[in-house]
Amino acid sequence: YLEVNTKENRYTAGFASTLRVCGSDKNIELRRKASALGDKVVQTVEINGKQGKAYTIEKYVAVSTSRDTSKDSVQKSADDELASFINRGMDDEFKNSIDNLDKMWSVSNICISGDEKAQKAIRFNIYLMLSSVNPDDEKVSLGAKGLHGEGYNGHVFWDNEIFNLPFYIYSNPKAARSMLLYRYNTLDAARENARAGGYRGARYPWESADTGREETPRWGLDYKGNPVRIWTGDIEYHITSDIVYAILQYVRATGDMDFLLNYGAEITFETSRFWASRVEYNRESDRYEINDVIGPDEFHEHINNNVFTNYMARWNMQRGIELFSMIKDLYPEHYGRLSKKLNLTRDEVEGWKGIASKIFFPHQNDDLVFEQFEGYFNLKDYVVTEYDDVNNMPVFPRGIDRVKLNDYTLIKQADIVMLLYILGEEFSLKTKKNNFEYYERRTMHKSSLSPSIYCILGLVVGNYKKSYEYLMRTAMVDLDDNQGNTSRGVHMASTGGTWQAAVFGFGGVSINSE
Ligand code: IFM
Repeated sequence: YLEVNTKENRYTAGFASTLRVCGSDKNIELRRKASALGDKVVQTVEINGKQGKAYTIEKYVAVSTSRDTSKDSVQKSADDELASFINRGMDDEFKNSIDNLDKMWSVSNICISGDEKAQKAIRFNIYLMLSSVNPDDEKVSLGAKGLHGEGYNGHVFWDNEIFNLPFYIYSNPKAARSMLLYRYNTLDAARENARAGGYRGARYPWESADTGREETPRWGLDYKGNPVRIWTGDIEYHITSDIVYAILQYVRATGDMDFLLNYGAEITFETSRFWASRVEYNRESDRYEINDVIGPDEFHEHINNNVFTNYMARWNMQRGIELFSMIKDLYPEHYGRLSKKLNLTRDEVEGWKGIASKIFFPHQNDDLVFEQFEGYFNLKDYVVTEYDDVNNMPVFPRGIDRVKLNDYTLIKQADIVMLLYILGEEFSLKTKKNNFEYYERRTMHKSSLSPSIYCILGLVVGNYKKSYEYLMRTAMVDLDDNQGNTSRGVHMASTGGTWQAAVFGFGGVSINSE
């Protein structure tokens, strides 16, 4: 039995484990001993084996934590579970596991004919998603590295809502609901986070764990190993509206009004309130701006009026306004409860309307290409011309200084293209086509969140060849290790992106607003 405590929250986790040597020979086991070797606890069993004969050794492990039971009972609960596990036997457990997986596969399998590699890869990605969430736990969510590595310390990002949630919405809505309830259960921390920045309402943290507080480390290392300040926790605001987007996607697909009225609406109102306090009024131009941010493209920091951030902030407030009047008209009890709880008045919501109508967006050029943020078109322009031989991923053009990425037009990942995908109904085909062509040549895909989005938008604009390449880049991200860091954990967002590329992209499924 091994027991550990986590450093910060003092959770206790107990692991009860044993080995069993199977077979009818009673004297097969000679001796066994347990020892602690450094930070490893090891059980050794010595057996009296005969040459040429095969033996089966089973290892049973039961885990219990102080999240499930009181601290004092963790050991007993792990021991009891282990005893019942041994009693039922491995075959029984194995059968249960197969039955459960069969059930999950029966609603989530995707068959691709004529492309064995894509078929295997899509199943690998689905398997990671099937095995990484707990639909019965509303206090946790899916970390960026799933359960497969210690990268990002298990933290939850926007990856979860924008990339993975669609898979759960359509294959396991209970899991999707629990993941969104995790955001509801951390709403107080998001309120606190907004207050700490001098704002109102609720601002979700860029990196979140069990408490819902901002967990982004302030310092990291750049690609040369030099210390570098990490700004995402301070100024990558868009996650707040991404969560509202995910809530409304979930409700649209499931019709779960109970969730909307009891949880989703409160989040939508509090986040609308946040944006109304976060925008800055520019009197001279009579417009609202959102300055000093990082958009989805994290190569550019401290930028003003990122189209994605501003658009999603406006979208968040517009949904808040709509929801307020819908609940007022149709659900008077909820209206009374929510307006009292949040002290939310019609006047405040009218204020959101005024702001939403004057949110500023940098200009679109004559070809309808959006300037990703103010001043982007004046940066030193580079385009990608080379791809590496091993993974077919973009190579930085010659002359680029990687510590000065703020100075160039090269971007890390889908940003405008992301917006054109998630709010596709709001943009013309010509806008999508021209922006895809412009930004595709300037995107380094240094985040695994990027290829799937280019795959889907590529299909929309008719670039099928590129889309297939992007599909394989996202589907193979961990199988080929094409980001070079799978040892830190798998790329969960890319698993969800792969699913979306298959279903909403190549599968052609779309849901309109009717
Ligand atoms: O959320 C992402 C971000 O968009 C790019 N860097 C990695 C994060 C976690 O996957």
